[in-house]
Amino acid sequence: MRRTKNLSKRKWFILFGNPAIYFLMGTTNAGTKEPLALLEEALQGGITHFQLREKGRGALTGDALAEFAAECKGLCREYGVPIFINDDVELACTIEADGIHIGQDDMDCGQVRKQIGASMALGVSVHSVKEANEALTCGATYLGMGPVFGTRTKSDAKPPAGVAEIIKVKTQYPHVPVIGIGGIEPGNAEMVWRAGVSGIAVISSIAGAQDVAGQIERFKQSIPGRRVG
Ligand code: 3NM
Repeated sequence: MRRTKNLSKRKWFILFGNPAIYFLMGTTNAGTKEPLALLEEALQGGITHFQLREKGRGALTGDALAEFAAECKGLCREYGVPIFINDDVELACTIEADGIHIGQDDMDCGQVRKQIGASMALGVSVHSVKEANEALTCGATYLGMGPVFGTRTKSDAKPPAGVAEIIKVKTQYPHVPVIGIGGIEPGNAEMVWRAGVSGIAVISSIAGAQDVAGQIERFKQSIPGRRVG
C-alpha cells in the first residue's frame, strides 16, 4: 500500500530506529527489469531505506542521472521511504535527498558534512574502530561495514570481513547505527543481525530475485525475534 509522508520534517536521527532493510540499486543492477519498476517492487515489498548507487558500465550520468534520481525520489516519497545518494554530493543536494553515502576513498567526510549542512544524513563506509571514530568525528549519521561476505557486485570490494569488526565498533559505539553490507542473503543474514547491526544493505539478493517482495519478506524473517510463521 502506498503511504505519503513528508520526510523533510523527519529528523535523521530516527532514521534507523527499527531494523532496516536497506536496498541499494542503480540502473545497471536491474537486469532485464525496468529500473523504476524494480524499485517500486522493492518498495511494495517493504524495504525501509533506498540508496541510488549508479555505477558500472552503462551507468547514467549528467541530466539523465538527475532525472532518474528525481524519479526514484518521487517513488520513495510515495512509500515514505528515505532516499540516499551514493558518492554524489551535488546530486544529493539537487534532488534534496534524505542522505548521502560515501566510502573511504570517495571524498573527505568532514568536507561532505560541511557541504550538505546539518540536516542531511551522512553514511560512511568504515572497516575498523579507527575509521569509525574518524567518520563520527566528522559528522557521520550511520556507518556502513562490509563486505561481511563475498560479493561479486562491487569489483573493488575488500576481502570478506565477517562480523568481527562490526562487533568491535558496536561495543565501542553502542548507540551508533551500523549497517552490514556485502553478500548478504536471507540465509546468512541472521549472524549479521546478531552482531548488533541496525540494518542490512543488499543489492543483488533483492535486485536479482524473481519474487522481490517474497525475498524481502525472507529478509524480514531473518531478524531474530521477528520470525513469523
Ligand atoms: N559496498 P551485494 S560491498 C556496495 O564492503 C557495496 O563496503 C560494500 O552488494 C562494502 O549485496 C557492496 O550484491 C556490494 O553483495 C553489495
